[in-house]
Amino acid sequence: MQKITNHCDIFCNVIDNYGDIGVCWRLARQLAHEHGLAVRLWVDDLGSFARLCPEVDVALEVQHCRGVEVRRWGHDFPAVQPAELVIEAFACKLPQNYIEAMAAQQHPPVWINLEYLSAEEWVESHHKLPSPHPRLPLTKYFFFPGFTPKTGGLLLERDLLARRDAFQGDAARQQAFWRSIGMEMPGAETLKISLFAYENAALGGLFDAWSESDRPVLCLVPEGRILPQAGQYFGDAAPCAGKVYSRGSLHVRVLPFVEQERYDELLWACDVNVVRGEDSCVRAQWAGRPFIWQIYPQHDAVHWDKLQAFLNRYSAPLGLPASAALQGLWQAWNQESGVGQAWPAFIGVRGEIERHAQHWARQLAENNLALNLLDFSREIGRMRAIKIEGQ
Ligand code: TRH
Repeated sequence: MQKITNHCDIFCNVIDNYGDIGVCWRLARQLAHEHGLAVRLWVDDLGSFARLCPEVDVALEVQHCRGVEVRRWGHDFPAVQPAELVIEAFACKLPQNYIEAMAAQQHPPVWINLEYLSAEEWVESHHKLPSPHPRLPLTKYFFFPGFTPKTGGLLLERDLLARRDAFQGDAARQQAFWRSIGMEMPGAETLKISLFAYENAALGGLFDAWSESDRPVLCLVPEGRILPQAGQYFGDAAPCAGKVYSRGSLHVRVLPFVEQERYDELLWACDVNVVRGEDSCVRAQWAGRPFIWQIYPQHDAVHWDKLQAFLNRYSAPLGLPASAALQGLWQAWNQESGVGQAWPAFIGVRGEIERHAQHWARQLAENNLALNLLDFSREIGRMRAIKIEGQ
C-alpha cells in the first residue's frame, strides 16, 4: 500500500526578487498549519527569505520557523530520507543525490513541479501532465496554478477572506494598522494607494496625475525597486523608510518592506493596490480591491501574452467602459507610458471595478491550490497502489 503523505519537502531556488520564496513559504505554512504535514523547506537564499520572515536566521543550516523546518539548500546536499511528497518549485533542479534517493525508495515519492501562474488557455491542458524520468523509475507531474476549475487554483489560507472582512469592517483594526506604520488613519476623502513595482518610467506621469487629483491621494511605498524613482520625483537621491513627500494633492510615505503576513493588511487597508510579479498580484485579488498589475518582464517578451490573457479573463465580466479603462491603465503601466492619461478613466469606474473585485475573489476562493495539490498526490498514490495490486 502507498503510505499516507505526512512529510513534504519543498525546494526553492530564489532566482530573482521575492516571488519564488514568497509562494514557497506560503505553501509550506499552509501545508503544515492547515493539513498537518511535516514540511521541510529547502531554500538556497535565506537572505531573501528573511525579508519576508524576519525571524529567519541567515546563518543557520537548520531552523524551525512557524511550524516549518527550514533548511539551507547549499552546494553539498546532505543524505536525507526523501519525503512522501516532493515539491520542486518553478522547475528548480533537485540535487542529484536526492533524486537517486527518491528512486531508491520502496514507494517513491509523489514528485510535483509547481509551475508559475498564468491565465493562458494552454494551462488547462498541461496541468497534471506526467514526465517520466529518462533513467530512473520516477515520474514528475506538472502542477499549474490558475483561474479555472481545470487548473490547480490559487494559494489561499483557510481563514484569509474572513480575516480580510473582519479587518475591512472594523475601524479599530484599521486604525491599529495605520498607527503601526506611524500615522493616523486617513479620512474617507483620501484615496489610499499601495505601490509595489519594478522600475517604471511611467511613475512620474502617475505621480503627476495623483498630484493634480481633486482629492487627497496617499501613496504608501514599501522599500524596493521603484523607490529610487519615487525619491527622484521629489528630488531626493536617498529615499528610505520613514520619509514622506508631498506635491499638490499627493502625499507619499515610504514604508519598510513589511513581513509577508502584514503585507496583506497593507493591501486590505488601501483603496487601490499597485502590485507586481505573481504572489502580490494574487494577494491583491484576495484583497477584493481594484489593483494595477505590473507583470514580471521576460527577455523573450512572452509576458505580453500572459498579461493580456489575465486582463481578458479579469475584465470579461465588466461593462465596456470599465473594461476599457482597466485595460488602458494596465497596458500603459506595463508599456511604461501614457499612465497619467489613463488614470482618470480608471478612477472614474473604481466603484464598478471594486464590486467586481469582491465577486472575483469569492469565485476564485472555491479552487484552493493546497487542497488540490494534496488531492492530486493522494490520487497518484491510489493509482500506484492499484497498479501494484494488479501485478
Ligand atoms: O518579488 P516579485 O517581483 O517576484 C517575481 C515574480 O514572482 C515572478 O513571477 C518571478 O518569476 C520572479 O519573481 C523571479 O513579486 P511577487 O511574486 O509579488 O513576490 C513578492 C513577495 O513579497 C510576495 O510574497 C509579497 C511579499 N512582500 C512582503 O512580504 N512585504 C512587502 O512589503 C512587499 C512589498 C511584498
